[in-house]
Amino acid sequence: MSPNADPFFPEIDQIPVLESHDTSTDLGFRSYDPDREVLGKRMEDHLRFAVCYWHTFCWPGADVFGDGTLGRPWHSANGDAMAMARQKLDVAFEFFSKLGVPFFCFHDRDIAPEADGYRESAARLDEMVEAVAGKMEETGIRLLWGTANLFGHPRYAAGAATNPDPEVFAYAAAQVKHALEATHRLGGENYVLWGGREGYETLLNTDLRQESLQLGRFLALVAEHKHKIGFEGRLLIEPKPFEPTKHQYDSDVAAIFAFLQKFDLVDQYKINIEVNHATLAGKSFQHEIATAVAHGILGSVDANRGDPQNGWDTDQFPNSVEEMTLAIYEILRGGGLGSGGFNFDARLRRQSIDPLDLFHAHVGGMDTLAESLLRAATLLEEETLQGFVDERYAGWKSGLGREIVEGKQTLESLHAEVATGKIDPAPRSGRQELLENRVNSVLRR
Ligand code: XLS
Ligand code: NI
Ligand code: NI
Repeated sequence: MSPNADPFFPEIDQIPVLESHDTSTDLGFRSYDPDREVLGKRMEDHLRFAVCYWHTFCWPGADVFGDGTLGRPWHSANGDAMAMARQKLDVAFEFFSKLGVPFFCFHDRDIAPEADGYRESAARLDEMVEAVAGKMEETGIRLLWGTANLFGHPRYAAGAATNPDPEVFAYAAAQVKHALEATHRLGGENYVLWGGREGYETLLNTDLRQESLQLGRFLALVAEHKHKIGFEGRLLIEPKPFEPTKHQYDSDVAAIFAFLQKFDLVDQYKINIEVNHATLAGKSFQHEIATAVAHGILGSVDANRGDPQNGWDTDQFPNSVEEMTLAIYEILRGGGLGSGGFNFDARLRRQSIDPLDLFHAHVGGMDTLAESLLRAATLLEEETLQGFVDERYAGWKSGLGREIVEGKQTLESLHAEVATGKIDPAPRSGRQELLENRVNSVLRR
């Protein structure tokens, strides 16, 4: 905090690590213990928690039917915008420290409000980046990723890179150049691109092929600049099928993988998978993780959840150990998140107006993920599933299966073996119910 600033959360000193059955306080970790070893690595280094700046400190609690409910002092409509940005920064770092997370994430506009022209906005960002750097040095908290907000301002209503107007493309390029350099300056470990407006509202006014060429070009330019400035962090694309637009081009992991291949960018980008975006795409989070692992493009996670009855991005804090266990199991099998982490891209509910609700939300999310990590590690260590899967696919490791994948068989040769009666496969049980019971027995322990 600035030397004279009053704490915004005076009731909280530091969220303590408790014994798992300790019920003396709601605000303590019962599963998360940063130093606890899991599969030979500290819990903190597996999970690499980050708090997001936008939902946690910028969102006022407004929705399409009503105004902000949260009443944070820095949301006031008539204050000095930069003074409020500095107050928000103080509160944010007080929160990160008291919660005990190693990382945070931000959009350019989250830390520095947009001004009248580009130059003034850029100057504000530079000023705030220096202030952020000071806070990071003071607290040891690091930047998991930075990004640029290419969706909020009316200029982006018809898209950023995919706008019909090349001048909007140019504006977005300028903003990303600056945000990428700011991320680099702050030692960010990744840079994220979420194409919020990169899609269409109606095909009646859209040249889909042209827009996809623009997006490919934009992503290539960002990769080029990353190398030019020597940014060693990873570039990540965050899929989402729709909302705000009717259709977004980077709709899920498979769509992005196809796109990256088309534009020869597979080596330049990995994926930031958000739980609620996966479910909006009609996929499970576990599926999206497994798909990214299978293609070697898993990067990081935006942790949240949707509401099973609502078809929009409700961005609630994760609270299902079962859902997260299965996804973390896939992450562990894939070798972990590397320089990625779990960023809470999650919002309080509009009625959760007390500042302490921010702690309840994050403590719950962190404990859910920590508990899930422990369960996933058990699934892995006890080979609850892997032995069965290995055996199920054993035929592909030698003999016929191997010959097929190595290209040593043709339709003719296979036909010959089947026709002579040498090949006559017998169906085998997939054992789904047995495996579900095994997973449940680990979840119930
Ligand atoms: C919105 C996205 C956004 C990205 C960053 O739905 O999740 O918050 O994570 O631009
Ligand atoms: Ni997100
Ligand atoms: Ni989202």
